[in-house]
Amino acid sequence: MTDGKKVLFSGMQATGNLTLGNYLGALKNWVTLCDEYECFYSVVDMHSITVRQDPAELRSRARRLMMLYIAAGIDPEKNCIYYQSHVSAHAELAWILNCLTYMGELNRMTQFKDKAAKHADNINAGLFTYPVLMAADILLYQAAVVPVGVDQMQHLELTRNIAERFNNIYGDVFTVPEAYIGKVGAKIMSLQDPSKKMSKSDENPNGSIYLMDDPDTIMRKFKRAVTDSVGEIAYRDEQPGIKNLIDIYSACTGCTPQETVRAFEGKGYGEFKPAVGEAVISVLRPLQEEFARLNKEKDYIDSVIRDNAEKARRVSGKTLRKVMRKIGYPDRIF
Ligand code: ATP
Ligand code: LTN
Repeated sequence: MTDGKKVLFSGMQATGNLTLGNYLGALKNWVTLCDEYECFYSVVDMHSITVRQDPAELRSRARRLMMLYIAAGIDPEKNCIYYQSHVSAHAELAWILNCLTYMGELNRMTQFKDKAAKHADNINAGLFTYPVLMAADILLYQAAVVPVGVDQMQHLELTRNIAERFNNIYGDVFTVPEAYIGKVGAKIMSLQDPSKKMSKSDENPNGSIYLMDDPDTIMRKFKRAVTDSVGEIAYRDEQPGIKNLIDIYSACTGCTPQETVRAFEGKGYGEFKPAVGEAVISVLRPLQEEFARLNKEKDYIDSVIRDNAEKARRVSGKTLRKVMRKIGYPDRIF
């Protein structure tokens, strides 16, 4: 705990282009959490190399993600935003935690199974121990809460088990974290297949709205969004395409789904779809403008990266030193 506030930790991988799902489901909600929590948001570039990356591409994506954090409104004075690879404590604690994690536990991780199937030519040990690095991320900062999507719950559960195991053997060192379930549990679905979540690694670009899409592209994607033949704007599971559009419209305008339904009562899809497009364009425009502005502020971004990494090193170093003492590494008498 710093400043009397509980610590919150989350991270995002710099793989693929961020989608409206990432924004409405994660980034947008992260912005306001610093009032209540001491927040750490990492660009988890060490996780990214568990699948093969083009070096120049990875570097530029990681930088763009850092700028997107800021453009989305995460104030780097009030939140610690940093590259995971700039803080060596992550790798050091991950090694220690690897020695406290069982093969059997990692074998049960469904994300590993999915990714191993997807990257059959590169099933590396890092992909297998990915969740241990994630545990190190969280435990280094003594995070009490971790906002993550349902797909990461299994990793969070493992983190809790590792933390409890360590504490049982060596005494209380780690805060055992809880998942943070946001008020709006927005899960944005693909515009082309509303049974699938909108995802940055989707092969069909028409299913996702990317944060940097221009207004024409956004409008075109919404006009082509898969709906149904019912022809009524209603918020029900039997109409997943329309339900998704209602969710998107509501999240962008601040209405409840019921208010959105009422506003479009008696109207057709031909009128609703462009309205959703407009709502999304209005939300993304300021973000894109801010991103473009930041893109020209190289020195400022560099200073944010430097200062925040320093803070992250200081906070995580404290936990790491404690852990090293507990497990019996020799004292550093120099
Ligand atoms: P990938 O396709 O590479 O698996 P992704 O788009 O699913 O990526 P993640 O990097 O797994 O995104 O997640 C980053 C954050 O965005 C997580 O907190 C996750 O819950 C959130 N998120 C991702 N997709 C959606 C979505 N469609 N709706 C709401 N939140 C989402
Ligand atoms: N695995 C997560 C990203 C991630 C993370 C974390 C999230 C890495 N370390 C620590 C929360 C806390 C993902 O793919 N969404």
